Amino acid sequence: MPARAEFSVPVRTGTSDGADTDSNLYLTIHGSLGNTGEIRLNALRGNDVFERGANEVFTFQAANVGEITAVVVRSDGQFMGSSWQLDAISVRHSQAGAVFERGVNRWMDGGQVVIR
Ligand SMILES: [Ca+2]
Repeated sequence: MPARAEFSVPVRTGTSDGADTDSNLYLTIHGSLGNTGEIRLNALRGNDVFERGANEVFTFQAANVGEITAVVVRSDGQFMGSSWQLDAISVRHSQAGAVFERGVNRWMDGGQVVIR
């Protein structure tokens, strides 16, 4: 069983007024073999991510977590207009066949959301 896996995570920001954010967003992927630890998504794509209506794919290497059981998204709530509308998130990884795909449609303003 490989210790590392390649992850590909499409994240869709909602289209409502104020759906965009400049806050830092962190992702932790939990699975049958463990978790990835927190990944700072902003660091993977540079500035101006999470604009209104954006559909962005974040790719990174992390621990092979096996079958994905939950995804945790955390916002640090920084900057004006920090509220963010998470519309949908998917996780694909190179060591598991199934794709974790969820419609979420949740507003975040700091704090975290657990997606199962
Ligand atoms: Ca906002």
